[in-house]
Amino acid sequence: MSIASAEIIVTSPDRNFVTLKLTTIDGVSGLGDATLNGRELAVVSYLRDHVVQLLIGRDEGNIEDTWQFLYRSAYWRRGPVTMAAIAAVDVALWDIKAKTAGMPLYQLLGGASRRGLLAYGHASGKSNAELFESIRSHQEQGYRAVRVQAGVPGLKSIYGIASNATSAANPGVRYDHEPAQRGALPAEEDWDTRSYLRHLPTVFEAVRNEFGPELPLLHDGHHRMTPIQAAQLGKSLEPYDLFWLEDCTPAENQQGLRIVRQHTTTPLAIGEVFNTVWDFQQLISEQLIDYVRAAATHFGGVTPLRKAMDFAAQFQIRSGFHGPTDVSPVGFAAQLHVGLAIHNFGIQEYMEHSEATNSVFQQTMTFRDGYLHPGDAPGLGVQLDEQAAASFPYEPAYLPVSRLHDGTLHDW
Ligand code: EZ4
Ligand code: CO
Repeated sequence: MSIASAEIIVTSPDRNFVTLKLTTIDGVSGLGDATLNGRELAVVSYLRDHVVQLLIGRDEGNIEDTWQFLYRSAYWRRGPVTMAAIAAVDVALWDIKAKTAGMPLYQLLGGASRRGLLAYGHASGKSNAELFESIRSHQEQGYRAVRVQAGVPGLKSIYGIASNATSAANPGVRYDHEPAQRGALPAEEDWDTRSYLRHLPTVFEAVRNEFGPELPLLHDGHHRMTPIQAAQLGKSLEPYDLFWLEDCTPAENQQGLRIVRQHTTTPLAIGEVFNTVWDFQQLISEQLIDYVRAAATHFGGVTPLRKAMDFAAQFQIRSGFHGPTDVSPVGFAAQLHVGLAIHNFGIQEYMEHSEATNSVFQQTMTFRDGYLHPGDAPGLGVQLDEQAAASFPYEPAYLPVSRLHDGTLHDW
């Protein structure tokens, strides 16, 4: 057996996706997700110009060896472009292996450890009234956990708030949960950490008063605080019993998390921008976080994600895999299989894909009563309609930037 062909498919049903399709000489094909939001074509080039020719003729069954070959032969290790490209190959090979075995991927990873994966959705609102409406509508859709993002008085437009900015390229189109907007330039948003730190606890107090103590609530700080500011926020949110506080500070400086940890018992989740287990080494071994936010797509695939979670399990750290719409249905399915199989699953972020996206990627995945399940079809359970994909050509889109009142560039 060997890999006979490799195709890279770029499609933009309402956002850009990059998919790798590998086919064996026996005609079995597998899909891998290589989508890197706002930098998609860099991964296309990495795959097309430097990787696919290395794959032809390789034994598709030797997934670990192919992973090590791509990682080590590049010499230049890690980085989001490299690791998204390797992830696409890895996930496509797992899809092929599971299809060949006639089993859903989670069976090859050890079988199901639970009936379904607890999911959380994104509730948001500029005002508390809007936010309550959004939380209620998520509960009606079955969600049993919600992420809460709120407007801040004095700030026009911030990440994660549905009713905020409309894009210049698509006037009238709600920003919703997708931060990358089509157009030639990134959108500019504004930010003020002191206002945010004052306001957010009042929002969580109001939400707890309205919805009671049971509902698991999450919040994303999106890298915007210094360690001591993150410590202040974690402390001030303690009365509202968060499931987690996400990306409270950029974790390039991992020692910064020691400061946060010293001051607050609010659980912490980090890692959506990480691309290897090395990025988690200190955070996991020093028990500075509670949830691993990696996504299969940006982390080199199923193979290293499983290894990172086995390492995390020694420290009772659980999964909280990144599930934004920029992880394609292929990447999402891959991590659902991992989440179903591992013992230390925590929660799965779920931002539903659009109808157009679902018409390109047909999925066996289900969301019922607040729980996700990848389905029982052999492989990942995702099929790509290549004709539909071709009808949505690539469109440039950028993630936003954020500035403070004096114009200083800040994390968004
Ligand atoms: O901003 O995936 O928790 N989720 C997030 C995401 C990220 C986007 C960036 O492409 O922070 O919405
Ligand atoms: Co996030």
